[in-house]
Amino acid sequence: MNLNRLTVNHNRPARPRGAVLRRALGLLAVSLIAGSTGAQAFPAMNMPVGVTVLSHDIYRIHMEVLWVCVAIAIAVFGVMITALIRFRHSKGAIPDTQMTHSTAAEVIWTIIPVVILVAMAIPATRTMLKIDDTRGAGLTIRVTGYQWKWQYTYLGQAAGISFFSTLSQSSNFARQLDSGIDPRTVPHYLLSVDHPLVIPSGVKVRLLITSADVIHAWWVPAFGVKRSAIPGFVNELWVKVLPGHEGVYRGQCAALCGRDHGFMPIVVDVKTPADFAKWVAAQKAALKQASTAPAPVPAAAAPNDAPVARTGAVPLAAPLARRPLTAQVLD
Ligand SMILES: [Cu+2]
Repeated sequence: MNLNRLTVNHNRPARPRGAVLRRALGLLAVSLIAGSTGAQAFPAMNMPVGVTVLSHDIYRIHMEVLWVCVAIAIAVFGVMITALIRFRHSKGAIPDTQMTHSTAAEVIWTIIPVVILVAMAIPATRTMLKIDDTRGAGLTIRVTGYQWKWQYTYLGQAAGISFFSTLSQSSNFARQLDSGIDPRTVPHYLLSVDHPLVIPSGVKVRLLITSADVIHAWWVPAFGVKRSAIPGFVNELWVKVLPGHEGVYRGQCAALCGRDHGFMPIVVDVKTPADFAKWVAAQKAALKQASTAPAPVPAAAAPNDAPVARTGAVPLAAPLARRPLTAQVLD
């Protein structure tokens, strides 16, 4: 390598002041445009707020920490840029080669970060303790992961209601090789199920999460929670959807659990307490009817699952809603 090519040409003519100013103004204009565009796009780029008590708490901490980071960035880069401009070589700055140690500086740059970290850790710890506090739940549901579906078993007042939640027929047909169905035409492709989990809003719902085969993970982003479903273990989780946020929320298994890992979505139908009570009553009535009559019980409603033409795709197995438990992990 020709080292001479890397040497700095000190004899280069100085750039005229006007050109430097124009360039600086141009850069400022570009950064202002980018800044305003960024401000508009910020809510879309930022972490979603979610719909639960915990997701709101997590979002609040996220924003607090973000603003602390912004303040640190402004302070650090402000000092750096000021030093670079004010004490540059061309202004005749002479490096201080005498100062090799300063106890005062070291104490300051140790104490300030410690104070910042402790200040951020206090609300974070408080929220983490809150996430793990499942006491005082108004409803408890056991969630069991299977290859590749979920089972929801209601305990307490809604005891007796238990069903499997599997990939919707529309997605299942479309996903088959050579199905001839364009997945883009399937509503909520791979994110819809036959029987969604139904919970009430405004009620603390405790979920007991486990698995009957391999490790899965129950994850609904809008709820701000995720828990591993591990065979032989029961992980607890709680969800309290804020009133006014009733609707359908979707998630996925978040642990690579085998061949069809991508085909066991999670759908939660959040109803008002009154509608939830009606749903429970309807389910219990159906159970009672099933216990007295041999005819099969109509399964729970399957919202967002438009019927599709069967085009030679692999048919689904028999309805799973009444399938008996294959593993009694908790009993
Ligand atoms: Cu899974």
